[in-house]
Amino acid sequence: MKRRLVLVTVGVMAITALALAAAAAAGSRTVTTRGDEVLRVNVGVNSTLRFSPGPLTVAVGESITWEAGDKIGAPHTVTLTRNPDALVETFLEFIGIEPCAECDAALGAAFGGHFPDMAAPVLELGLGDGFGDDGDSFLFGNGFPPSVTVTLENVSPGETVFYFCAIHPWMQGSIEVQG
Ligand SMILES: [Cu+2]
Repeated sequence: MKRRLVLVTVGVMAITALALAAAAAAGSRTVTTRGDEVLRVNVGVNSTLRFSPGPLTVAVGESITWEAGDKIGAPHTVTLTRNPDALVETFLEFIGIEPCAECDAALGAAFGGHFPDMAAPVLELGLGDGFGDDGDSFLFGNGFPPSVTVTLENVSPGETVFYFCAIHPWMQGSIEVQG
């Protein structure tokens, strides 16, 4: 019985390894949204929404898929910036009380402000003319496609670009492009 369990385990590991090898050979990477948002009355709100993995290394021309997998089933954006200073770092920056010109510029490129009007989001979609310029964004998740696959444009080997969700700007990631 034990031996059978070991064999099954080894088999599963082998299949997993083959699947990973196939994904690598196909030249595609996947980033999944994870986490949840929980409200406890008179206690607080806790969000663990995040991109997984956050930092990513890809080869030139390799495609990246962002897919929704978080527990709350929220809509998200992937909004690109080359400037790490554009990323929100504090709660006051997030709610717009602490000045953050870089945040405003980056978020403004996607929605025109920290608090987007979801009824009429003004997105600078980068999918038609490539995805590689500051402000290029797309929506995915609840109410939108469950996943979006893009290839980075205008990015040189050795360069690192950054992205965040304009709806939940603490969700952040980076993509290092290998030569
Ligand atoms: Cu989000």
